[in-house]
Amino acid sequence: MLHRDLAAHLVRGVEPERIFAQYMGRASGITGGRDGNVHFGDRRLGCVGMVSMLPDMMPVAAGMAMAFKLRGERRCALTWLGDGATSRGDFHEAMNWAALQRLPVIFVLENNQYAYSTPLRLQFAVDPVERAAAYGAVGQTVDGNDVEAVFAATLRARERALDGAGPTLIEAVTMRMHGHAAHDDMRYVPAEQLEHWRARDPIMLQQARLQAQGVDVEATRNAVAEQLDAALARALQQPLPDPASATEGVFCEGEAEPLGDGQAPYSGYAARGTDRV
Ligand SMILES: Cc1ncc(C[n+]2csc(CCOP(=O)(O)OP(=O)(O)O)c2C)c(N)n1
Repeated sequence: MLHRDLAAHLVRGVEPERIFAQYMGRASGITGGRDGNVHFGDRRLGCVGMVSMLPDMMPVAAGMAMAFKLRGERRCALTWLGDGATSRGDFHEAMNWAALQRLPVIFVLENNQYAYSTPLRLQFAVDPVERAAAYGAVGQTVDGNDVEAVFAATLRARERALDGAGPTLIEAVTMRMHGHAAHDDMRYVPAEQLEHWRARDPIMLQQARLQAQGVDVEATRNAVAEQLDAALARALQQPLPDPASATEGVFCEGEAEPLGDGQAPYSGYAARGTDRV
């Protein structure tokens, strides 16, 4: 399991307190204070730390899926990529190898209409999901703003992967609602395009769906806010790492640790008294 998306870590069971601690460089953060951002993964939960070069997580996920297959493990690797990343060579190499070997892997292409300031029409002549068939993989487009549709498509792709039917490229169509980063005021995005997508806000849509089923969304929202406030307060009390430990856990020391799946007890860093990956 490999993540570009922070929410995916939460779904895998990384406690919010550890993520806050990560951002504040605390010893109890997932990298033990070695990174103050999103380049982390808790091996015990089956998460691999993100490689920043796009879309290098695709070959990494394909490699993991290859290992699962060779070892006869009933597991499936999953990673995310952006529309811009599909123009890189690694995309094609990973798609080809995964399809050829019928690897248990899911590639989720978040098509959010822009790669930095470059719109789709300047990126490719063919929608990348259509390329999946050319490699011998399944390509499926899904409404990326419909949480349950994305979940259902992923579940189906996982079943296919575990049945030995090979990889799926899921294209989740969505929109990036802010600039690529703080420096980007997004003036290149037409206002009406933003308005169109604003009316399709995925959180708003899911909230309406849950309310129609009788769920008290407001109460859930308040309970989560309380949990987060408490997690933040605890993270703020955590110490910074001991400078003497700065070089520990940066490179692999001794035997490589197996990737946990969050189910079994983990014997790696935790046993050595630290949570570092
Ligand atoms: C190989 C490589 N080149 C350039 C970058 C810098 N970079 C980071 S994000 C980004 C845009 C990616 O766009 P897209 O793949 O559409 O994903 P999005 O950020 O829109 O989700 C670029 C060029 C990088 N990380 N890796």
